[in-house]
Amino acid sequence: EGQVVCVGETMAALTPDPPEPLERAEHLRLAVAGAESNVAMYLADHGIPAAWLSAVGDDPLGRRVLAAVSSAGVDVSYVRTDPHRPTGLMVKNPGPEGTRVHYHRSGSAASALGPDLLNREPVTTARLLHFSGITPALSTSCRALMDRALEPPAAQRPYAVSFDVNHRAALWPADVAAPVLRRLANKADIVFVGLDEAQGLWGSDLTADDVRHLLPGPGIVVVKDGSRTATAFTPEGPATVPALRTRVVEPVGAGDAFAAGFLTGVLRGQTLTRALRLGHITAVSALQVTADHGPLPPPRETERLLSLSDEEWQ
Ligand code: KDG
Repeated sequence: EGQVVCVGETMAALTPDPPEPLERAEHLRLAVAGAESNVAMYLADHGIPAAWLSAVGDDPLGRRVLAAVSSAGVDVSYVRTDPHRPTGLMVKNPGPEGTRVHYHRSGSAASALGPDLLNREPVTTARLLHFSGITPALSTSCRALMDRALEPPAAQRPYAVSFDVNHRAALWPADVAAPVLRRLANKADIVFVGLDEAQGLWGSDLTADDVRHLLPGPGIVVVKDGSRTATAFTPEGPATVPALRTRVVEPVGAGDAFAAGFLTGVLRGQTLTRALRLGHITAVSALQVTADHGPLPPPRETERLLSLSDEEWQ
C-alpha cells in the first residue's frame, strides 16, 4: 500500500499572544500552518502512512516547518528546499471584528511548485493524493499543477484524488475562485466543502443536496454544516452524522482534521457513517487547542465513540 500524499504550501505563522491587534502587540507566538500538512499529520496520528509534498526556503523558518511536520510522523523526505525563494509566512491580526489573516507568500518556495511534481515519487506510488483549493490560488504554476493532476478522467488516473475546497478569501475573491474551485472539485474522487463556504462561492441559498447537484462528478462529496452535521453523498445515497458537541478553543485546523479522519475511515473500508464519525472525532482534536494540530483522544475513547448507537451519538 502506498502513502497518502498531501500536496500544498505550509507557512510559518505568527500570532499575537495574548490576542490583540498587531499595531500594538508585543509578543508573537510562532507556529506552523498549512492545510495539507495538517491533513498529513492527522492521517499519521491515525496510523495511515502519509507524506507531505511541498517546498520550503533554505531558511530557518523552512527548517522549523519541516521539523514540525516531520515530528508528527509525516514523511517529509520529498519536500524541496528552494535556494532562491523564502518560506511563506502568515500573520494573524486579531481585532474587534475577528481575526484577519495577512499572507506574505507570493514568490514563496511553495508558490513555485508545478506539474513536474506529478511525474515522480511519491506521487507515482501514492495511494491517494490530497489537495486543497488553496493551491490553485497561489501562482500560475500551482494552478497548472492542480489542472494537470485532475486532467485525466478519474478512471485513468494512477491515483485517487481528494480535494478540500478551502476557499481563502484573502487569496482570491469568491467571484474569481468560484468557477475554478467548482471545476477542480468536480474532477476529484472525494470532495470536502463547508455548506457556508459553498453558499459563499456558488449561491447563498444552496442546500447540501444542491451542492451535490453542482458537483455530480466525485464518488464522494462531503458537505459539512459547521457544528451541526456532515453529510457524505455517494452514488449509493447520502449518510448524515451530527457533529460532536465540544468546547471550542480555536476552530482553525478542524476542517483539515475532519478530512483526515474521514479519509482514514474510507481507506480502511469502513462504512460512511463510521468514516463521518471519525471525521468529527478528529475535528474535536483541533477545536480544543489553539494550534491547528492537537492530540487525538486515546484509542479506547475513539473506539467507544465509534461504537455508540445513532441515538447515543446524538
Ligand atoms: O487550514 C488551516 C490553516 O492552517 C490554513 O488556513 C493555513 O494553509 C493555510 C492557508 O493558506 O490559509
